[in-house]
Amino acid sequence: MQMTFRWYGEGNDSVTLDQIRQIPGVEGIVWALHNKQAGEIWEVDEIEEVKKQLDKYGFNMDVVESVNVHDDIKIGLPSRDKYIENYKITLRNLAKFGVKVVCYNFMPVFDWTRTDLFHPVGDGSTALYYEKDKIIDDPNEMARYILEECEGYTMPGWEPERMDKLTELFEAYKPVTKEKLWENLKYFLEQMMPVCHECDIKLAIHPDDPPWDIFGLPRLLVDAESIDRFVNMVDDPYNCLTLCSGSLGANPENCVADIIRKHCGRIAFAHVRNVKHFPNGDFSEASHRDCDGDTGIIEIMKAYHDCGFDGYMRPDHGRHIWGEKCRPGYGLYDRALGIMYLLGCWDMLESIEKK
Ligand code: CS2
Ligand code: MN
Repeated sequence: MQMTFRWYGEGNDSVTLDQIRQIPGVEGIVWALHNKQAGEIWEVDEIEEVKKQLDKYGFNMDVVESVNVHDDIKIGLPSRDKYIENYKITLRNLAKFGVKVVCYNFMPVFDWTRTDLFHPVGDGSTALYYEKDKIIDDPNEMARYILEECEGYTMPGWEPERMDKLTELFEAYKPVTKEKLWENLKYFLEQMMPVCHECDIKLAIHPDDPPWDIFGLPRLLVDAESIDRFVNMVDDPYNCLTLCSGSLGANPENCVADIIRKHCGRIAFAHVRNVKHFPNGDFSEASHRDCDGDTGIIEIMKAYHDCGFDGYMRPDHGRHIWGEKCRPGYGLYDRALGIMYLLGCWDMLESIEKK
């Protein structure tokens, strides 16, 4: 297993590479060109710029999160072929720098969604929170909350410029049933696989978060069954998963450790994060410590260890602690604590195995 840390880039993240270097065990930076719109080509000189920054600190750039997939590909419009060609060029450019894994998602319109970005946890810290009753049929209310009440912070896919196009986007997705979306995903993957082989890059889908339909939009990767369907639909070693324990774990029915044991060979990238459920279906993100949530972090680490997982791992969202001002879920302190917890579990498992 190789431990990594997500970083939003120079001038775009409150956390610095210098700080990340001081967290024990971090080998690589999970990065992206965050100024790029979905569908745009990532140029060689832009990638090279990031490489230079990471080289200074001895970090690898093996994992990209994400190269976003254009909505026309998800909707299945004729213009998708142009965006698919651009995606191929981006992969070829990334391969020149030794990138090994590209994470992406196939969620319509929005990426992960929460109803409160800074919810008090009760100990003075705050965390991302999801209140079921607040996700009503009209996403405009959510958009308003984010624009007006989140101190300029937002969630991916909820950026103000996208919110202006919300009605248009919802209209475009109207004919896209869940089956149609599966077909469009298959079409995309079948186009990409030969390029992934050529470039030795694994394409690793991130599951949908939360793992159920929202605002009437279909969501595909939500449970064990849909993950089976995904890996079998395009049965190729380069068609992989970013197994996000927090996304899947938002549904108490999902046993993340079982999914890991079943599909370990196809997990290229592990996101580890803990979620606490409430009886009415609401959930809060929690610290990485097993007993602070319901996701089964220890079982998850055991499953990865038993399977000889040799892919990349990162702590996912952290809480906002010690007064840190940061992107929702992406501060330094709680994710650094998360790494120490995950490495603590891992080192212990290794030492038991050696005895
Ligand atoms: C991430 C996702 O913050 C998160 O929850 O895991 O936003 C992830 O980066 C995207 O879904 C991948 O495309
Ligand atoms: Mn994740």
